Amino acid sequence: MATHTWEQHDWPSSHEPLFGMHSRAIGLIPLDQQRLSVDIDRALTLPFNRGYSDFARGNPGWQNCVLMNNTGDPADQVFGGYDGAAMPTPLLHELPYFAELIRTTFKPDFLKWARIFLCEDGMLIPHRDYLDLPEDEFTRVHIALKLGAASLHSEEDRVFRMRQGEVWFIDGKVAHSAASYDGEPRIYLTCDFESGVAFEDLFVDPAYARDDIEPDFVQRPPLPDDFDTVIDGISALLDVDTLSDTIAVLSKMHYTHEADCADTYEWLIDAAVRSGDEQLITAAVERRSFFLGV
Ligand code: YCP
Ligand code: CO
Repeated sequence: MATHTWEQHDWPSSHEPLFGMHSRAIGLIPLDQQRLSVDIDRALTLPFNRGYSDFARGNPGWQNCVLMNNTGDPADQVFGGYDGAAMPTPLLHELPYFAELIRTTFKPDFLKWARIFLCEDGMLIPHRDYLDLPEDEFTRVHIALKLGAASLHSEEDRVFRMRQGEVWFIDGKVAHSAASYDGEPRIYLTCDFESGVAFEDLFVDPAYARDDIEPDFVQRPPLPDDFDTVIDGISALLDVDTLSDTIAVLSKMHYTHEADCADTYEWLIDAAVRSGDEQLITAAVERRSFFLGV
């Protein structure tokens, strides 16, 4: 059977790896659990937008809610750069503790967007950020607020968990993904800053900045020996109408087995090539190009 060679990609990160990853914990902040839980309950009643639902799989999977942007209108949900200060949306006023966390954690100087990233019973499939934008880099930072043992992240061939209160820089130029399948909503406060600012300079209190937090890596077993047969099976099932479902199934593989999250699209293309169906091959290659830019 003709087999496609899985490509390994060398992504153009501006950050030297730390603990084996381009993404990293850059800080740790104290949280008032009582006030946090009040705001989380409130946040879950707010309208989340489905602006990036192409990237989401699940029920509902991944959604976001805009707390600060260039206009102060939460309906302006297409992420991008702009000049000037970030404006709070009315949704931020509903969440006084979240507002305080943003104000007391980060200097306002470089902040462009503040959003809630919610992941529930689903995932953000492997992708690279900023492919749809004229700017090719921002500094995306998550404050992990509510997460369970099943709230996972991946960067290339690493899978890790964030811990509550950790502040994480996510290197969007490198292939990455997130998942949460424990039935609980996973909630992060996500702030985007202009790029090029040293991580420690983002913080109001220099004591919040850290570079010594070892990630909580998830160890996984190797792919099954008969993985080639799995690709054959996927190939037999592949259909343009269910391509997104297949991507979701393949995306989940790297959370439970040693693999690179970007391999998802290599397996998809391999399965399409094995089907011999030109329409499927084209569609699979288009998906990789859309999500990874290669
Ligand atoms: C963003 N990019 O940059 C989105 C988030 C994945 C794709 C979800 O806002
Ligand atoms: Co991303």
